[in-house]
Amino acid sequence: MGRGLLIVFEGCDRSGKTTQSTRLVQALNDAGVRARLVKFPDRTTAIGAMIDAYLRQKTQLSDQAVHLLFSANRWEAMAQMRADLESGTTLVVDRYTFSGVAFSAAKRMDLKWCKAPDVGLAAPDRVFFLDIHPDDAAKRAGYGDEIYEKREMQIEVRVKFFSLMDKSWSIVDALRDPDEIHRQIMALTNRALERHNADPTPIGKLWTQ
Ligand code: NYM
Ligand code: MG
Repeated sequence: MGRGLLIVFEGCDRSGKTTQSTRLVQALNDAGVRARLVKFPDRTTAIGAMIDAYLRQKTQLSDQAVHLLFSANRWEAMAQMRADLESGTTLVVDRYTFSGVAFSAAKRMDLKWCKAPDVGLAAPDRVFFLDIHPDDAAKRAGYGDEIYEKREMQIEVRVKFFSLMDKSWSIVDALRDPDEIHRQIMALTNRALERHNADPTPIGKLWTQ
């Protein structure tokens, strides 16, 4: 049994990441592929509770402090994630390092500084970017009261995401029918699994972007 794949979903708020990542895990499990959903921020930990209070505008934190908390929230999950990958479980991750960088860089923070605390986390095998223009996303039911759910911010975040893309990314048009999106993501995932099974690469590759 080889290692599992690290599959990441990224995108602006309301792009359908949670829906599609949940469906992917379900479909993989149904097909006999061991898979688990991971979500960042993980609001259930002590660090996650601080992030949650900040996002819901219950507390204030400096841009730097909250950025480091988001990164710490990934680091505290890393040992379990690596163990899962090594034991053959594919991880489907709803937001990862790229959200960390894109949202903070959209606040005009230095890009290199934003990337630094995440260096050394496990690198993803595939990234699915659910692309939707923030104006279309806003039509899907108004943004909530969370701190980054504003048009100007989302537009800037989308630009930052595009600047972070490399060949491991697939841009998925998130404005389409959810079933159609799911089928496309399944096809891309199956291709990644087949390629990996034919030529397994070891885990241990680190995020260095
Ligand atoms: N967010 C998420 C960040 O600013 N940095 C990060 O590292 C991560 C993982 O948190 N607007 C932002 C993006 C979202 C917000 O995420 C909450 P979600 O997926 O809505 O719970
Ligand atoms: Mg949200």
